[in-house]
Amino acid sequence: MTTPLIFVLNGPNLNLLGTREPEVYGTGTLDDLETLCAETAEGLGVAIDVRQSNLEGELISWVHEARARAAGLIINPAGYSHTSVALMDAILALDIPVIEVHLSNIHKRESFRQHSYVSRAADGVICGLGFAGYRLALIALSDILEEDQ
Ligand code: CA2
Repeated sequence: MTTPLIFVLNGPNLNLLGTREPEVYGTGTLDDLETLCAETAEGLGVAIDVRQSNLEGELISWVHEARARAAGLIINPAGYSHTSVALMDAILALDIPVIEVHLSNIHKRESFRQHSYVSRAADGVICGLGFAGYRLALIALSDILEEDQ
């Protein structure tokens, strides 16, 4: 049996984690987040590929790549959540489970953050739990993949 691969994609400005707005996004860096995901994945027996891009087209190309290579997708589309029909369309074309994650509770924030196009394409959405949201998304995907076997 092969180890399932989960893509963990992060959108624009998440490379700045830990440098500004700690009251909203915490003090951990993107490297810290990647370490947490790697430790969680190891415990669950899944493989991960964690990436970050500031470019909409690059994120869409990675979603296309996930179609062929990944068993599941976790995505924090960041600002593109609220603007990108193209990213939503790319995710709608997937036939693997998808979980959208936001560090902050977008429903407690400005009205423009309270709608996510990506949520229309995601199987589940986790927000407001900080880095733990990624850990919980990995656990949920691992459960879903086990159930599908
Ligand atoms: O809460 C989330 O995870 C968001 O996806 C983060 C996005 C924001 O546009 C979404 O509405 C909610 C912003 C990511 C920017 O992250 C920064 C972190 C530190 C310093 C500056 C930006």
